[in-house]
Amino acid sequence: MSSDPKKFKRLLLTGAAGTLGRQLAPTLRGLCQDLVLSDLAGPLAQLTLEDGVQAIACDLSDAAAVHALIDGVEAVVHLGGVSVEAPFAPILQANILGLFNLYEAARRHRVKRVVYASSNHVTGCCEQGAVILPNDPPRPDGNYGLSKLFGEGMASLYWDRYGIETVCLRIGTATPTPPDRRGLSTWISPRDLAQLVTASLSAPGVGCTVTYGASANTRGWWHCAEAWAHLGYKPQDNAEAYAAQVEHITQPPGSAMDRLQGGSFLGMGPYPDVEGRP
Ligand code: 15L
Repeated sequence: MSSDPKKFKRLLLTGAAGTLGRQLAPTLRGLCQDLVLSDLAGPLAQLTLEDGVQAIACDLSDAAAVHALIDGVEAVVHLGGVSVEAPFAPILQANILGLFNLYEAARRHRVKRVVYASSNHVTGCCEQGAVILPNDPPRPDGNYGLSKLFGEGMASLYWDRYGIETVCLRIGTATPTPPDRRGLSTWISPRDLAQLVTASLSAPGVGCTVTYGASANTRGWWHCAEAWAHLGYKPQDNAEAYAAQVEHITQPPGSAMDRLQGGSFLGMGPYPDVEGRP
């Protein structure tokens, strides 16, 4: 990998048609000669492509398709898969089988680095206000958080065994502005996310790094000074600027959604089984 962040030959962005994919594509375009955007065929067809950008439809649960997708790629920004709490069946296909396919393809095609969109929901069952370090024990808050924990395990395994570097970003609330009181602790601004993903692609010697993706929020719960310094990430924004606008937007007082870091995800599930039993 070149030390000049503009000199990646070919980068792959999965989940390119999602909100964060669309937000990050222009940043990634500036870092490489060729950018491959991938998503399921339907959403991918909605994207407008600039010069030097190619769209390749891929269902991550299709191993052969993932192998073809990764051929020639130097690094991957992996946003693909289910990005919210959901029943286990779709998460199993996209986030677990899909991630296995991605890392196996990365190993065979000698991809050097993955930037993996993990999630704060890996520790969503921690109490709000508790200070969390990235190497504290995981406390996933549902099927989605659990799948992201599996992804972090894949990243660790493929670094230790096969030398593929990964930065696992436990992304917080990546919205234009913080949506509610919880967001005052969990928000990452669009420009901070762009800087963090760029740093995660470009910093030397990341091995398998796990960190959170947040802005410099006064009320932040996640302490990542060491990893952020290593990556060279210096957040520019602070959710506190929006406190007066959103502080009153809360979950029912005393509910798990109000008490625990995962917020509204604690109000979802368990899900009925295939026969509709609760
Ligand atoms: C996530 O991981 C989700 O992808 C996103 O939809 C938000 O729920 C976010 O976390 C959050 O915790 O605010």
